Amino acid sequence: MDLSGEKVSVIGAGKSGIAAAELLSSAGADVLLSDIGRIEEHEVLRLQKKRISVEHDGHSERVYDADFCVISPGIPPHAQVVKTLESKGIHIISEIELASLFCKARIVGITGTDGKTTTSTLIHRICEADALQHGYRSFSVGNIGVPFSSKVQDMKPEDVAVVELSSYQLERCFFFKPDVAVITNITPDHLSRYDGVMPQYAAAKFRIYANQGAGDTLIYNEDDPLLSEHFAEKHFPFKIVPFGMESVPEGCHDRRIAVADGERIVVRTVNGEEQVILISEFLKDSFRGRHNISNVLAAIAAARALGIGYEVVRSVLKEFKGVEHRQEFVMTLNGACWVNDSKATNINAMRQALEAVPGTCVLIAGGRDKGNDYTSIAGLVGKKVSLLVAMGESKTKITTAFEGIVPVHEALSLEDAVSFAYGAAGEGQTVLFSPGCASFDMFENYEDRGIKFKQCVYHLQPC
Ligand code: UMA
Repeated sequence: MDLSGEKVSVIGAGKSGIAAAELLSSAGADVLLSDIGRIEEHEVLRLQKKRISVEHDGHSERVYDADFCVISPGIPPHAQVVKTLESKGIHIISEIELASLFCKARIVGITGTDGKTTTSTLIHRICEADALQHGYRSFSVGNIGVPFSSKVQDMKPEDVAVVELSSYQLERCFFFKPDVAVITNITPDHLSRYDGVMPQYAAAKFRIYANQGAGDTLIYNEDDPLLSEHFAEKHFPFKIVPFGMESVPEGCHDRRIAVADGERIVVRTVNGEEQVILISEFLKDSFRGRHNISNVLAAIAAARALGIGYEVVRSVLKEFKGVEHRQEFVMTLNGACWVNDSKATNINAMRQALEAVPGTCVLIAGGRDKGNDYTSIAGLVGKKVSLLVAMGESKTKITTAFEGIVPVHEALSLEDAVSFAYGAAGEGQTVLFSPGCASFDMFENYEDRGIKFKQCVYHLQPC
C-alpha cells in the first residue's frame, strides 16, 4: 500500500503506536507519533531515523494537522485528544484496522471477555504444526502482546495471522474482516469504558464479524447466554459454527462442536458424528478446568474452518501445557500446589479458576477494583476457599464482601500475601493467586504481577 503524501497522526507511543508509526512510515506516510507521557530519548532517536516525527509529554496542535489518525487501544474514547479529533472530523482508526489493510494472509480473529489468549495460543500452535507440513507460517499477534502492525509486512497470502482482539481494538475497525472469527464469551468487564452499559461493550465485540461475508466463518460459544441469544434464529451472510459443553440431539446436523457423554469432543456433520479427541487426552495439571474444555472446542472449530486435520489438532492438544499467567502451575510445596492466575483481572476469570480447583484452596485476591460485584461468587468462595488473603487497593472491599463467609487476612504486600498463604496451606490443597482485579495499583501489568508472584513462590523454603 502506498501512503505517500498522506499525513497521519498516531496517538500513543506504546507497543501498538510505535508499530503503527513504523508501518505507516515504511508505506511512505508523513507520520507524527504523539504521546501524553514521556518517550525514552534513545527511542525518539531510533524513530526519527525512520523518518517518524515524535512528540511527547502531551498532545500538541500538530496532532490535528492530519488526513487520518491511528489510535492505540488503551486510549479511552473520552480522552481529550479523541474528542478534539472527532470535533475536527478527523477519521480515527484502530491499529488493528491499519494492519489489516496491509494484510495478505488469512486472518483468524479471536475475541471474548475470557479465554481469548488461551484460545488464540491453541489456534496458533495448531496452525504452526499444520504449517510445518504444508509450507506456510502462523503469526500470533494482537492483544496477546505482539502488535499486528509489527508483523503484517512479513505475512504472505498462504500464511495465517492469529489475531487476539480486545474490545478496545475492535472499536474503530471499519473494514477489518477475519476469514474466521471466534467469540469465546461476553460477560461484564471494562464497563467503565462503556458508560457501564453492557450492550455498548458487546457491540464493540460484535464488530469482529461486521464485514464477514460468504466464505467466512463465525464461531461462538453457545453456552454463553448473551451470545446464544444474539445468534439464535437470525440470518447472517457467513457460516455460523456454535460450540458448547452439552451434546446436541441426534439429527441436528449443523457442524456444531460439542462434548458428548461428558468425555468425548465430537463434531456433528451431515454425515453423522466425528470424534476429535477424548477430554482425558488433553486435560492435565497444567491445563485444567471446564473453561479450558470450552477453549479447546473453540480452537477445534477454528482449525476445522481452516481445513486442518484432526491428527494435527490432537497432537497439539495432547502436548499443550497452558499459557503463562492463566492458571499456570508453578510448583508443589509441602504437598500444596501453587497456581499463578495473574491474568484473572475480573470476577468471571476468578470464578473459572475457583471452579477448576480440585478440593479447596487458599485464595490470594485483590488489586485495582473495576466495579466488581463480589457477592456474585460468595457461594463458590464459601465452598472452595478455606482462607482468603486479600491484597492491594481492593482489600477492604474484599474483606467486607467475604467476612463471615470465609476467614480473611489482609496482606500488606504480595510477599506478605504469599508467606501468609504458605503458612496456612495444607497438604493436598491449592494456593490460587487469582486477583480478580486489575494490576495497576501495585504492578506494571498482569505479566509483571504474575512474574513477581512466581518469584515470591520460588523463594519459599520447603519445611
Ligand atoms: N497515551 C496517550 N494519550 C492518552 C492516553 C495514553 O498518548 O490520552 C499513551 C500512554 O502514555 C502510553 C500509550 O498511550 O505510552 C499506551 O498505549 P496502550 O495502552 O494502547 O498500550 P500498548 O503498549 O500499545 O499495548 C496495547 C494493548 N494495551 C491495552 O489495550 C491497554 C496491549 O494489551 C496489547 O498487547 C498491545 O497493544 C499490542 O497489541 C494489553 C491489555 O492490557 C495486554 N489489554 C487489555 C486486556 O487484555 O484486558 C484490553
